Formats: sequence, C-alpha cells, structure tokens
Amino acid sequence: MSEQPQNRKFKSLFLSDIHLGTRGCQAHILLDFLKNNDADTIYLVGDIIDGWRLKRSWYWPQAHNDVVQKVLRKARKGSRVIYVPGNHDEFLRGYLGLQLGGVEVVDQIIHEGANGKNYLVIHGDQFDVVVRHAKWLALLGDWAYVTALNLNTVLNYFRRKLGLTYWSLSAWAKMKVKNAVNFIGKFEETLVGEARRQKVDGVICGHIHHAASHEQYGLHYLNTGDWVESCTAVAETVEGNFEVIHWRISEEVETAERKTGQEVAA
Ligand SMILES: [Mn+2]
Repeated sequence: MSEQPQNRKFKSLFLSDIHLGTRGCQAHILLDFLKNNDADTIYLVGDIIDGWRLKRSWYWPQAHNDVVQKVLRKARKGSRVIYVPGNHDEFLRGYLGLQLGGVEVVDQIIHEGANGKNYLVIHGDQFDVVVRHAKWLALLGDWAYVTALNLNTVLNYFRRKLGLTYWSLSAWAKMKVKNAVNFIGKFEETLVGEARRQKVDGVICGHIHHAASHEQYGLHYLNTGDWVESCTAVAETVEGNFEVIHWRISEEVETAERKTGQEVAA
C-alpha cells in the first residue's frame, strides 16, 4: 500500500527525466505513482528514455517495460499523452509532429492552465550552455553523475542494512557545490526569460533534476524534477492549482517490487 494519497485524478501531470534504460531509474516507484495518479493530459517533459546510455550498453529490465506499457495504456484509455523530447532522448526529435502509439511528439508546447494562464512546456537543455556548446563536457558530467549514482546505490544498501534512511550522495554533492546552486539559478532565470520572450505566463521544464515551483524571477517557474533521485512530478488540479509531488513508497512495497522486477529481468 502506498503511504500517499491514492487514486488521484488531475487535469494534467508533468513528468521528466525518468531515464529509462539506466540503473539509476527508480521505475518501481514511478509505477506506484502511475498506479495512483491519473490525468486528462500527461506531459512527458524529456529524458524519458535514455538513448545516450542505451547506445553504450543495453539495460532494459521488466520494470522499465512496465512504465512504457502503463503510459501507453493511459493513452488508450483516453489520456492525451504529449512527449516533449530532451537531450537524452533527442533521437525522438526526428519524429516531431508525429503520433507514436497514441503519443504526440512535439519540440515544445503551450499548456493552457485551468487558472487561465499559459505555460511554455519544454525540456530545457536548449538553454543549458554546457549541453549546447560542449557535448563532450556534458557527457563527462553524465559519466561523473552515473558514477556518483552507482556509489549511491551501494551506500544506501548499507544504510538500509543499518536501518538508516535513504540518503542521496549525488543530490548532496550537487547541493554542496556552490556552482551547482548558481547553475540552477541561472537555468531558472534563463527559462523564465524564454517564457517572457514567448509572451506566456510561466514555464514548465525539467532537465536539471531539481523540482521547483516559484515566481522568483517574475513569472511562474515550474520544474518537474526527476525519477532518478528525487521521484517528483508536477500536477495541475482541476481547480487550476499546481503541486510539486514527491512520491514515496513504503519499505515493504519497495522490497516486494524490487524482487518481482529482478525475477522477471533474470
Ligand atoms: Mn536533459
């Protein structure tokens, strides 16, 4: 059983940075989230399938398949599903304007909020100077990030054994580095600038794995976070309020789902 509100129906759900195809992806937690949350429109805001990683080594356990099936089933049952590719799934940028299995692929889109405001929905890498101007540097950063995540998995295994709670090394490292904080601020400011340029009221993006909802730069900035570490999503209620959801599952569910995932994958 989930520790959080069950069977909620939203106007819209925004999810990004799931990184299916990588070991870091918390697919079992996402599955629990998808079981308990539904929406008229589901926006997949990029880096859903990690093509960079899959190109190097194939990693595709059953749980990752289940996530894809779950989303496709929602599309069949009437949810509008919109996929806005990111840099890790840029291969989908070759399919813009097409429908794949009931999923619309677009580069960016304006979301009309129930609050009467318009929001630019975009992954955000287009405005990340590191990714834009030096892909090799971004890939290096990517490697360092994966290494940190793997270390994190080992670390948390022992923390679990010792009865300690989950603790994210890479999240900690990222937050410790002052440059990272500057990077987040700079990114948020740039995305708000783009929303302003496009004459909309706000922006909903992903990419930096840092969920947020604020008006620090004059317009409403929302970031969906990720399903590698923080397990977050942005939800819009039918009344037109936006929420950042941090999804958590109980230890028993986690252990059970991990086991099933492994059995099927083996
Ligand atoms: Mn990205």
